[in-house]
Amino acid sequence: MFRIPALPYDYEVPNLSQLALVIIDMQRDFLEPGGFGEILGNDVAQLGSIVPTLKGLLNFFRQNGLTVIHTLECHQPDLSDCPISKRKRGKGSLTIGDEGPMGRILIRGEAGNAIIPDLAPIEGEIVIHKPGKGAFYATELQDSLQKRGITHLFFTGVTTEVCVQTTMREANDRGYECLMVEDCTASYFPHFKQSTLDMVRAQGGIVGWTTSAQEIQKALS
Ligand code: TIU
Repeated sequence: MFRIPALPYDYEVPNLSQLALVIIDMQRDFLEPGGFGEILGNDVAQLGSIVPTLKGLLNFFRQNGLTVIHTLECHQPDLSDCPISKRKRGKGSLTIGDEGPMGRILIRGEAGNAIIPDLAPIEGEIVIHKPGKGAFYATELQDSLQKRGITHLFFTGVTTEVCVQTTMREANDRGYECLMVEDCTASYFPHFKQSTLDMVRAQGGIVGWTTSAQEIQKALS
């Protein structure tokens, strides 16, 4: 049993084989200038700050042979998995499927849809392509976790209040023990990140726990 100091109280991992690190949507579309994030009017510089800490946690998982899952928000080239409502939303200069500076926006396989080089998946890691904000919707994630006997999930990535929080809530409803890694998640809006951390751990951990990457590495070492 591993015990990690966390809020609102210690988080326990019974067995490391039941644990996975989930890295949400660390893709160029959201982190680099010219991508979907910037087109929606956001300051993308906000998100880059977590990369060194997240890379450290990813390396820790790799060195210890633990399960790593990457997700990507993306759609098929024919947009058959993209609701019209999602394409219309935002009223930016470009929308999903349009040609942008890094290829077609949020389309699977385009340059902008790749995970940033610092965090690129390696062989043996799970990569989930998801059409929604939550990683369980219309994906093989639930099957993949059940097959491996994974019950405990650490959530990282971007953006905290959109895809990370949505996925953590989906996981919580499916019975997973969920922990959000405070310094490995970011939002275009720092106050939204803070509110998300506050709300997931309120009411005795209504959605789960939060802690830092350092506390995790100390407790699991
Ligand atoms: N816009 C925004 O905050 N997020 C997204 O569109 N996707 C994710 O959060 N990954």
